[in-house]
Amino acid sequence: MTSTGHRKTTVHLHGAVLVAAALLLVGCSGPRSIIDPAGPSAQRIAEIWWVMFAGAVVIWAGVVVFILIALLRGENTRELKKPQRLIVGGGLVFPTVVLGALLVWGTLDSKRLTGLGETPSAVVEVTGHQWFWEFRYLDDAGAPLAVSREVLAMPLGRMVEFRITSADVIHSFWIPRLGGKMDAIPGRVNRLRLRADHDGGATPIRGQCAEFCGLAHAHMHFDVRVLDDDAWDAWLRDNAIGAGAAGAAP
Ligand SMILES: [Cu+2]
Repeated sequence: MTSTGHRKTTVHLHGAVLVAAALLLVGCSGPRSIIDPAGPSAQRIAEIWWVMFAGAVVIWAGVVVFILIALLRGENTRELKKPQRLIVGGGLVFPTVVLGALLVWGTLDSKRLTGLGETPSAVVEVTGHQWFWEFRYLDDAGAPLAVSREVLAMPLGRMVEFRITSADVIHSFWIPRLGGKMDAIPGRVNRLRLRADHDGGATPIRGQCAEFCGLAHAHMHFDVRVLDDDAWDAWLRDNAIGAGAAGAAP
């Protein structure tokens, strides 16, 4: 190949890598992206995800190398002296060590994942309905203060405890940019703690029902508004129960 041809190929290659990287990065952000975290729990999930992704790529590359060796050598492949070593090593020892290490590492920091290390400063009752979400904001005594549907407000940088239940069938409450999901089960209250450390910036934060619950399941989503202290207080006042009708909260 001439040097000009070589240069052109290199430029094309660089361009292709840049385009691929840009596409990858664009794919990482989004209102429901688990790898665009806006809180500590989702941050932890994203870290674990990236480590598992990198590990999977390395293992996949190793398998491809083995396949290529087998294909290219064909009948010239030497017979292994002790094939059982490969089976025990690759089939038992390797996965046990890797999965064991992942389990320990994933469990070590579970307080950050579950939010249990931090006392919640707000409590929201979440009720799944076919097909919308209802949020009731409780006061310190546990009485409902305000209510909203399809829009969830959260105080910025403060831990919120969600008490999740359902009025009809099983739903699943999930805000991918803030943390893991939790089932909403009729007659049961499941707790989940999440903290939003920023309002999502240019990309909004959205929640989604993650358990098929009937025909309109896909439309059972909600917006998350992360509010600073003043806006949070104003939100609670504006959405106070009975504020519209009687002019005063109960
Ligand atoms: Cu659903």
